[in-house]
Amino acid sequence: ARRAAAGGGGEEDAGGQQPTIFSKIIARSVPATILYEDDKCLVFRDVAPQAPVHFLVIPKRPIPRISRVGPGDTELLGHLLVVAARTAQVEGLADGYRLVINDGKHGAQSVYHLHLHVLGGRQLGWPPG
Ligand code: D5M
Repeated sequence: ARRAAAGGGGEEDAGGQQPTIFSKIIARSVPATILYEDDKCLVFRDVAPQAPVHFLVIPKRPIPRISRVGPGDTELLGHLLVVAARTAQVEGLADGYRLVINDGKHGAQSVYHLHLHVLGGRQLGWPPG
């Protein structure tokens, strides 16, 4: 696959669809602590947790980043949010939690397979850095 010519590493090219570590987690060729799976999405614990509970919700279809979604993704994106909320409940985050989607360079995105962070289990600050 083509690579973008410049950038901070791990960036996607204009066409997206670079296989990432998350594709390998979906394929089970890289291990992860999986919390939930269905035909459209996978939920697993973040390997570098930033809160006592920190998991990721990803679509199985490798959309590279939130800024690349289109009208055809509406139902899938809604599903990811519902799964995030249900999994947060199962994880015991009754006092609340935060959903984060990092996009691109300024958003500090490092893995170019769309993912929703769910963070909780402690008091979070605002604004984020
Ligand atoms: O966040 C990408 C997130 O992905 C970051 O919080 C680490 C996490 N990550 C990276 N590799 C793995 C594996 N192998 N398992 C679980 N979690 C992982 P971003 O929003 O792109 O900055």
